[in-house]
Amino acid sequence: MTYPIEKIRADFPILAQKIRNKPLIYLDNAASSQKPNQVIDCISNFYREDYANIHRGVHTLSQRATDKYEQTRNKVKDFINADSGKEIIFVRGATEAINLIAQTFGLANINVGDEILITAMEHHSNIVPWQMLCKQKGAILKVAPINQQGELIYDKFKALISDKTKLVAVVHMSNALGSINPVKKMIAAAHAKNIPVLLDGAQAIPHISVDVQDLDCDFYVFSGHKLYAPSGVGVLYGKQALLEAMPAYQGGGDMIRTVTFEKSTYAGLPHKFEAGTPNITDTVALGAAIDYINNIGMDAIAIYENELLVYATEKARQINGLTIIGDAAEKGAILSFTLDRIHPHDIGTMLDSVGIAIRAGHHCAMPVMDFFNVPATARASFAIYNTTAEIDLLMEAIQELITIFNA
Ligand code: 7TS
Repeated sequence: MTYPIEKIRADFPILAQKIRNKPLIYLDNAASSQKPNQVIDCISNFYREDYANIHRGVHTLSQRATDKYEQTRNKVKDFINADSGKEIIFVRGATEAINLIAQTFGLANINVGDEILITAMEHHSNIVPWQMLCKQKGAILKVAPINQQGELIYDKFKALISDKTKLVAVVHMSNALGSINPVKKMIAAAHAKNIPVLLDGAQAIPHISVDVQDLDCDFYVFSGHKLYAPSGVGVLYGKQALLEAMPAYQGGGDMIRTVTFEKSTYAGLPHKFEAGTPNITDTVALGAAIDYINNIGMDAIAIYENELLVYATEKARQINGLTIIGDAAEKGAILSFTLDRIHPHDIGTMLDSVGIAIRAGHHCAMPVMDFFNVPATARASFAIYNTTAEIDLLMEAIQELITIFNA
């Protein structure tokens, strides 16, 4: 079956507009993706027809809202093939999920001299929460190195797993480089020493079919907003036994069973970790986004986006003065690059002047920039609605930029 690109593009109303008199070319999907009508309509219909607070009302609207919220939990469970809805905790995003694990699992299980193992390609949100925990508990952060292609050096990673390692926390797909880590192998190596593994799936989830039972990861986290859903909702998956053993995170309504002034007892999973009124509408809309993605099919998406990446990479290689940062053999649809003598921020501004949205900066991965000895990169990141024609226009604009700067 041919990939229904025209139909998909028509579902995203924002793409139809002009920016600076040119058709918008949106290539900042790794930061956040755009939303289809199905998600936008879901939000507005939910507010028009179904909205009420959840888990507490006997009235019809509250029950309807609760059902829709819980349906999303079920859709997420199926989407990542979790064993049970109890393993799906709704949070604000990947960042909150990692902080939650650090301040519950981490506080309870990581002590003086213990080690947490990450990689050199982590987003700040999978570095800073561990540094905070290390400071609280006197633990040590270990970092597995990468090579010049931006790939994890697996043997060094494996060698860093020690008797002191209490958690391995690694990115599934790097936001700055696009590298996809050999996570199955990494998980098996950690499990051989009984060490749990957290995968940061913020970038992987829109691009790769994820099966948490097949991967056998202990935690998997992601944000809705990179998956064509709204911002402000994300997912923490954890194996049930681990989540049950973890202390609660925030205290408040919905996460309790009984409360007296002397003592409170907590609700079971998943509510134990969902204190307070959650982001009800956006969670329901995450369900609509998952329906939308499933309708296209993760396999079709992976094939199409890989074609875009291969096409863009070949074109970029033909441009004199362009250096690709991150050339891993296993890579998702992200093209990070620098241009000789042109600062990435200037690249971003100049491309915006012809309607092309990319990101320029350190991408919240400053250690990656340090490793490649660049202050920043320009990053074009592709999604289900991008086309090779857009990539042609990007490459033409880059070529033009080089000509102007070198004139
Ligand atoms: N982990 C990775 C690998 C990410 O790429 C991001 C966001 C996060 C975690 C944090 O996600 P959040 O939704 O909680 O903020 N990455 C980016 C990016 O590359 N550009 O903007 C945000």
